[in-house]
Amino acid sequence: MRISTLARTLSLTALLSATTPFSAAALPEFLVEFTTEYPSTIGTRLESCDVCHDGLPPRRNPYGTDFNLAGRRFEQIESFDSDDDGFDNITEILALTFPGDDRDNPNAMPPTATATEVPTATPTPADTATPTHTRTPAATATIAPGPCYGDCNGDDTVAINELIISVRIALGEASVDSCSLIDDNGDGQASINELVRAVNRALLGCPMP
Ligand SMILES: [Ca+2]
Ligand SMILES: [Ca+2]
Ligand SMILES: [Ca+2]
Ligand SMILES: [Ca+2]
Repeated sequence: MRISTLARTLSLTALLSATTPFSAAALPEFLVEFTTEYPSTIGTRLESCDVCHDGLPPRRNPYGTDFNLAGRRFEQIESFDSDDDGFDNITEILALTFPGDDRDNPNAMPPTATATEVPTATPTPADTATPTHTRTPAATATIAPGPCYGDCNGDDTVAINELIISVRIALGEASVDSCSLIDDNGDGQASINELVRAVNRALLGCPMP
């Protein structure tokens, strides 16, 4: 009986081994093959049984199933999208996402923190030099030719008191004789035009004699 029982146990063990090629004991071998095929996964989250298995081995996820069906050749299924998440297997492997888990894909990965670029300070344009106003040359006052209108004392200048005399002549308060040069047209009166001429002479001066 003992021998018979032992034989049945051995037979059952052999049967189980034959029907479960992905035994837990064999898995590390495939994991080594995986990391050998894809060295960039060494030491990453993909160096894990979860690449091919959904939970504990031997239950395979879609990638593990495809791998098994493809004769356990990783390169044969690189273009597959085993988990149907929109990313083919090789893309996922290189992105370090699980090719057998549709909840894990490059889009679902938290974005790699990128250094926030310090905005380059926009150089403030130097204050534009305010153009210096070109000083407009004062209009050269042209001294009209003619007598020194309003020059009552003959010194070739028209002083304020002489302008006052001219105004008084215009108002009829003084005789034109008190300042003959105010009366240009000789009508015995000081008109507005004649007063303006006298004021211009006071401001601009008289022509050189
Ligand atoms: Ca995929
Ligand atoms: Ca995936
Ligand atoms: Ca004078
Ligand atoms: Ca006059």
